[in-house]
Amino acid sequence: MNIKILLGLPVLASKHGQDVDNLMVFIHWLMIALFVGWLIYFACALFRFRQSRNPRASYTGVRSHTSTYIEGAVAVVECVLLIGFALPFWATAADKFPKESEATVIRVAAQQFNWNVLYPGPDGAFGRQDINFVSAQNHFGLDPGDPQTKDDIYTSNEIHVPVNKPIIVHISSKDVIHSFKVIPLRIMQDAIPGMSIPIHFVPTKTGVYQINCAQLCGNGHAAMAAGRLHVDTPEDFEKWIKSKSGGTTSYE
Ligand SMILES: [Cu+2]
Repeated sequence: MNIKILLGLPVLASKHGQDVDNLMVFIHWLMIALFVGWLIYFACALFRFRQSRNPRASYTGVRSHTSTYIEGAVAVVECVLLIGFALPFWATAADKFPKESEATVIRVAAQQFNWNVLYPGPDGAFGRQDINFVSAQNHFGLDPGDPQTKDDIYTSNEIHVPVNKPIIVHISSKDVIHSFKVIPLRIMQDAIPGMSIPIHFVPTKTGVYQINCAQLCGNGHAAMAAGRLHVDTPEDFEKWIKSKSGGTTSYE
């Protein structure tokens, strides 16, 4: 049987997600091998060292080096998984960002208990942010006097991205630690007050995916599952952006 089906992996909708799934499958194969190996060892030990065959205890024990070789082989496989797979995946996630000019760039500010989302609007530039402007309405602290603020697009609990294009999301928080998690995209990043942490991904499958908060952030924590990330066709995305254009962020 296909191990992916056996593991019950959720639908996959991002490019790098294939690497995440592959690593999970490799680790499970190793765990299956270890599980079966230990069971065989246990059965052998019970049989070979049974009392009727060994009425007197042996004080020298086993002299064969087989177990050492097996331990060495397991360590080698673990090193391959760590150095050959996990570290390169992490390096890509943390360092190999697409160019902002070629990506859809979004800012997300989590708060108790919803996701605030900001698009730069038609001018492609975000308005100036200043902590002194942050209020109940102005979640991103956008400077109302900055002309680049005017066309910025604000949404709550709703993110739209075009399929098969790189996306960069800068994640921060207004209050406590939250965590931005979209399982089908295989992305998760803590939202930390005072920090803006970027993540990147390429969605590969259109659809509407649930956003979860993966840090227990307060009474209404579960309500943050109301967040939706829509992966649209390029046409649908353009249509949506146009429907929002004209700016939804005037704070005057
Ligand atoms: Cu939260």
